[in-house]
Amino acid sequence: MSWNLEVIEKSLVNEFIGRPLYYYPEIGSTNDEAFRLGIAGAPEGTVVIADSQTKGKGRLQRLWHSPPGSNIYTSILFRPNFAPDQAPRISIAAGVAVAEILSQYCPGLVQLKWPNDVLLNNKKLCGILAQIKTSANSIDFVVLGIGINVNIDYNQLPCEIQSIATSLAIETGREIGRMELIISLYENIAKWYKELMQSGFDTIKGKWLNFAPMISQNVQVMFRDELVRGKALGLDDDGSLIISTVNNGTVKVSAGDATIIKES
Ligand code: BT5
Repeated sequence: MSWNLEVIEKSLVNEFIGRPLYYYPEIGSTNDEAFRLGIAGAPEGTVVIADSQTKGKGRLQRLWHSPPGSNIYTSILFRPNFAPDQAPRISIAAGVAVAEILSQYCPGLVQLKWPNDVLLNNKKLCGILAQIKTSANSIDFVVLGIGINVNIDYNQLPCEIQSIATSLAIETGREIGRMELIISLYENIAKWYKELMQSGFDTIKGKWLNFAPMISQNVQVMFRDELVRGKALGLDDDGSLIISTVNNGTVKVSAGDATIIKES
């Protein structure tokens, strides 16, 4: 089913996400476009949706496979009034919002992997990429990019990610309405962002931990060429992962790729 902006606009009841909303049949990256709009002064809540991306971005120059006609690629602009080091709270809140909505399609099977992956049956269903623009010691804006594999088939996934990626359609065996999904997603993100702004991080952190099997497990986190191993204890107030290591005591990791170490 193709996108219908008018329906999305009319269906949104929250006060700010999707006002305004920009749609592109094809774009380089919705994050790049939202970033450009942020610099041009676009208001909080501005949304970019694309049917396909030619340069969909992951972290660390990685690519996000973004073919047309099947998935969700969207970016939302936020202008939060907290310090830059608290910005990762927005990705964590978004992870909770996304996991809750995707759980409606596959109850009990959706998990969060620190920092930004949403997994279904241990395969990646969604990636979240937050990018921040700061000046002096304050946040100008945060662009929150979300890519969800909705209806893509196994055969449409590039070979190199077939064993690590999945989609809602692959797991449920049916086609899922992208419009309905994106509308409920924006509403839920608006709800959790409001919670973050008005009541702080505690409830969000608790919800996130409920979706995260990694906590209490032995994990390793790789960031560029640095490796940290230990037991994942929880999330800190800035969204970092707290790890108890053998040699260095308790450490906080703010970026990297985390995996649970399988005991043999
Ligand atoms: C992420 O990066 O998971 C963040 C992805 C964010 C994508 C959205 S789409 C809308 C917005 N606009 C953008 O340009 N980006 C955002 P990372 O953790 O670095 O994971 C990237 C890795 O995931 C790749 O190296 C592949 O291994 C894998 N991958 C690539 N495409 C995928 C896909 N469609 N589904 C599952 N895994 C994928």
